[in-house]
Amino acid sequence: MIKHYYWPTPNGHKTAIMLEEVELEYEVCTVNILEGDQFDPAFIAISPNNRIPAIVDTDGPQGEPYTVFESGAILMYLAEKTGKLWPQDSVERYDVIQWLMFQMGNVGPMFGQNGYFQGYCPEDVPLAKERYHNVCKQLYGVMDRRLGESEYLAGSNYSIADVATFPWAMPKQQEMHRIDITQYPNVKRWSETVAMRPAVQRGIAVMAEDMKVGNPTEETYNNMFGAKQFKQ
Ligand SMILES: N[C@@H](CCC(=O)N[C@@H](CS)C(=O)NCC(=O)O)C(=O)O
Repeated sequence: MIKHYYWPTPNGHKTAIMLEEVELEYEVCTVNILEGDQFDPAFIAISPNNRIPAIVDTDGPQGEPYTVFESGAILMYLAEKTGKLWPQDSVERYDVIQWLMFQMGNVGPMFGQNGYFQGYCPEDVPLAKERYHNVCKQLYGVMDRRLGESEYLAGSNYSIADVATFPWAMPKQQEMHRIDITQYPNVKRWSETVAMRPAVQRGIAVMAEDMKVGNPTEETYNNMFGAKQFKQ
């Protein structure tokens, strides 16, 4: 059984989708990051950087409970545990790992900054808005070129690289990141294909009604982006 420490955000969606894709039995353990649940010492013992998602596999290696934090590591762990979305061939597997790392090191962090300066920053900071929007568009360009030569990010098969990237590049996020998707027809084709997968739809639907960071109160802003973040 997998305990899934979760809140419905793009990083949370990655592992929610993955759990549906690999069909492992799981339980959702809600971590309300707007209300500051991520600072609970019991959660930090599982996720040292106070961020969702995290998992505890009650039936981990050697039958012992095992905790995993960082969404990319969780996707790799679940892929390896089940053998799904995880090629056996080492070249194909490293193609997956490269595009997974591209998401973890670039798409996630940069889109996150773009989202912050476009939507949540209490001040208008034009230079930051322009910079992160440009970085975001550049990364869309990289994905578009790649998806012009292969059906999915890591090659001809759907993989954890797509699971990691889709929640940051799905239509709702394209809008939030001020992306004109007609400029990136291959990303458009890919995102529409991935969105049709039943497991993706089930994953995105988990706690969908709670996905509302918009117009944060002083307290929720403080928990997500403000003083509370830097207290430890
Ligand atoms: N690199 C981490 C990033 C996770 C992350 O930023 N999670 C956000 C939600 S999308 C979070 O938990 N924020 C709460 C906080 O910053 O206190 C991963 O991919 O798992």
